[in-house]
Amino acid sequence: MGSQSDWATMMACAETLDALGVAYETRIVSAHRTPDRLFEYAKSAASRGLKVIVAGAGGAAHLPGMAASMTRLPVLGVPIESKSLKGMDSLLSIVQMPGGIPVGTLAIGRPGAINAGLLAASILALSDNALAEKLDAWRSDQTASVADRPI
Ligand code: RP5
Repeated sequence: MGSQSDWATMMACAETLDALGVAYETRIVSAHRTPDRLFEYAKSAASRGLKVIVAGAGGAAHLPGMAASMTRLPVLGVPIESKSLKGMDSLLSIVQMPGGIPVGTLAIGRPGAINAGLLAASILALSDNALAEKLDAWRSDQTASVADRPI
C-alpha cells in the first residue's frame, strides 16, 4: 500500500487472505515518497517467490501501475477512498492503464480490498486444489449466510 493511511482499508484484504489460509506480506511502498523502495520491491517480487501483488493506493494512485511496469506478476489495484474526491481520483488513476501493462482494478475502498484478496486467492487456486476447495467452501458459507427475508 502507498501509505499507513491505506492500511485501514487494505486490512480487509489481509483478513480475507487470513480466512482462506493464504500467506502474504504487507509493505508500505509509495510511488512518490519512496520510489527506490518501489523499484526494489517490484523488480525482486517474482524472484522472491511472490505470485500476486495487491497494490492499494489513493489520490494520484500510481503505485499499482508502476509496480505492474516492473514485474510480470499479476497486479491487482485497489483504489483507496480519498477525502477530497471519494476515491474517483484513485479509481481513474489505477484503471486507465495504457495497453501493454495490465492492472486488474477492483472497486473503491473496502469492497475492493476484500475482492482483491478473493481474486488473488482465485488466481493461486488455479494451481492449488486445497485452496480451490477452501474458496468453494467460503462461497458456500457466504451463500448460506444470506437470509431469505429481512428481519
Ligand atoms: C497515496 O496518497 C497513498 O496511497 C494514500 O492513499 C494517499 C494519502 O497518503 P497520506 O497523505 O495519508 O500518507 O500515496
